[in-house]
Amino acid sequence: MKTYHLYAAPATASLCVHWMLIELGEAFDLTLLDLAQQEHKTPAYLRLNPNGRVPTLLVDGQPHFEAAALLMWLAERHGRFAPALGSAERGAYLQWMFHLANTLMPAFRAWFYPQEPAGAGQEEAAKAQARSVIEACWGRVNDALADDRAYLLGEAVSAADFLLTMLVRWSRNMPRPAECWPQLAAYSERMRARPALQEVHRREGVTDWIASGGSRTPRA
Ligand SMILES: N[C@@H](CCC(=O)N[C@@H](CS)C(=O)NCC(=O)O)C(=O)O
Repeated sequence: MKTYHLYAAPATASLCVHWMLIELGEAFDLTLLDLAQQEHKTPAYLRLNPNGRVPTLLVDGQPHFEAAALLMWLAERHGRFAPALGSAERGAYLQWMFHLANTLMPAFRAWFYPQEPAGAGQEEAAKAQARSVIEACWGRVNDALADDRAYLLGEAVSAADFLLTMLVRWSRNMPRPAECWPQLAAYSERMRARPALQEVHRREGVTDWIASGGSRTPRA
């Protein structure tokens, strides 16, 4: 049995964890679930992840969920892709991991599943609210990248970049995709050049955004 077994679905919140496992060069088993077939709601899967969501990562057979937490744990276990404990960059690392996971990801959840926060019939209002949170977040990230740093924390790539880049892709069909913000456009182009990002898209059978060189065109 391999140390890691990832339960994922193509192009979803599991992509950042899948990507990081490839970046780490770790051997892992992968089960790709078909969300349209409700494979994430079966009794067997709910025993692994009672939320009925992806990702779930088994580590030595024990299941764990929450994508950002999984990234941070993998970074800790392998001593890569996170600033050292006690280092000056640690504050920015924790700030961005939590900001992306606590503010941006829930807003995307509301954008993609607007009936959840608002109830049936209020979807448009929920989407408008989600959009304003998402766009405000792109503004903050764009400002953080304004000194032309290569990565979110500076010159070293980190787990925060895997999370951020995945979320940039999620905005590709929104009225103002993240890459309408100039620093985010340059950053995303740099991230798209990473072989492991191209590889994770290949393994998940996803071609849009990665193959088309991103999405910089406003749709509204
Ligand atoms: N906070 C969770 C969010 C996971 C999540 O929302 N996953 C979505 C895919 S992007 C999912 O499983 N959706 C199916 C569903 O909710 O039924 C995490 O970061 O792992």
